[in-house]
Amino acid sequence: MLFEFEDKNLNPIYEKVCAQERLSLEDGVTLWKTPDLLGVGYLANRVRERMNGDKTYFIHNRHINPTNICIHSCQFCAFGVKEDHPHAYEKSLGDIFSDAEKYNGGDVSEFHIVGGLHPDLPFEYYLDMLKGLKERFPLVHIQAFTAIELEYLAELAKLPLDETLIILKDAGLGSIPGGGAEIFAKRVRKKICGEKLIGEHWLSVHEAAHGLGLKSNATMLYGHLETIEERADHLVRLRELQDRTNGFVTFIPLAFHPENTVLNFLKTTPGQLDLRALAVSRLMLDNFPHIKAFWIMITPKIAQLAQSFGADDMDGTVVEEKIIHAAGAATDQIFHQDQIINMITEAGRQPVERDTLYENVEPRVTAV
Ligand code: V47
Repeated sequence: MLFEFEDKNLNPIYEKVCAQERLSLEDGVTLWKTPDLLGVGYLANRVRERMNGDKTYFIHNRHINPTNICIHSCQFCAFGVKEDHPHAYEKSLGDIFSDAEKYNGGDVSEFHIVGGLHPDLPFEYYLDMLKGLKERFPLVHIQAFTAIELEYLAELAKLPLDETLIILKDAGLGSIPGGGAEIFAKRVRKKICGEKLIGEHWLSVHEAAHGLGLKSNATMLYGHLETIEERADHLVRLRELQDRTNGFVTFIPLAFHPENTVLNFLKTTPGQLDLRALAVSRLMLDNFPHIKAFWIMITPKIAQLAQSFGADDMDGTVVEEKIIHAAGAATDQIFHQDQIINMITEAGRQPVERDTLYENVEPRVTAV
């Protein structure tokens, strides 16, 4: 064995990684618990390089958050507000189309659209949003509406979820973002988002979408009230669904930001935990093609380091982000393509521009 682990409990996991054997829930717990972070990073990097070589993917995307008005009051969320809140907003379709046009100078290939569950906007608003964007930007992939929003849209449409998804797909929905998964364990979910759909429903919305040919992403919110065992369980449940459908494209661990939330007595996650979350995800989610380090949440520097801890994706230009910034994220709103390319190159990786589903990819060899 070339690598000497500080924690000998990692030796059997190393054997499994070399043999490309699946890790167990207990292995997951060991990886979250061990003090040997570099050992975990080493293992994750082996898998990352086996699956994605030295490529780091990025995308030219634009986030759009149509409204922050929300019927729920999740304890971890600083974005959602009630209608009478001084910062409440709701964008008209005209505003959304003109936001979409503010491209930041490049060829955007994806709109990423998520928002609050507005009490009054009708189903047609969302349908016309998709149709209007597709009409104006036919080549741009629309990744929109978390599982929670989709379940709510089905209620608004007074239709079963499957039929709702088909209508949205016909109107231009290209894939589904990974938000809203939080942590599947009922114990925590009851505390942090008791009103919102249960973990099993999040999984079944994604399963239904996969069945209709819609790909999706998955997330896990960490660094709040969850235990290590609950994190390991969350990853195993995602892996089981992926075994059945193969519909997930990317996994994004989301670092909890406490500012302006009910959970503001908690601290922001340390960089070591952010790196570990990415590395353990890479090791446990052996059937997920990609692991994304979302620079907005964990800072560009940690996202850069993460490229040696299991991650192979940096997300993208983003342009305008409201959800995590409402909760205290101090990162910029936008990353220009040349900044992303430089960052990836500095990390010793090959920058590759991708589309949402990693179908059309283009290596960018030189920094601009
Ligand atoms: O659904 C909310 C989470 C999600 C906080 O699919 C918070 O490619 C941390 O899902 N601290 C929205 N997280 C963001 C999201 C996402 C981001 C980037 C890429 C993709 C993708 C998806 O953010 C929410 C919720 O799970 N969130 N509040 C907070 N205070």
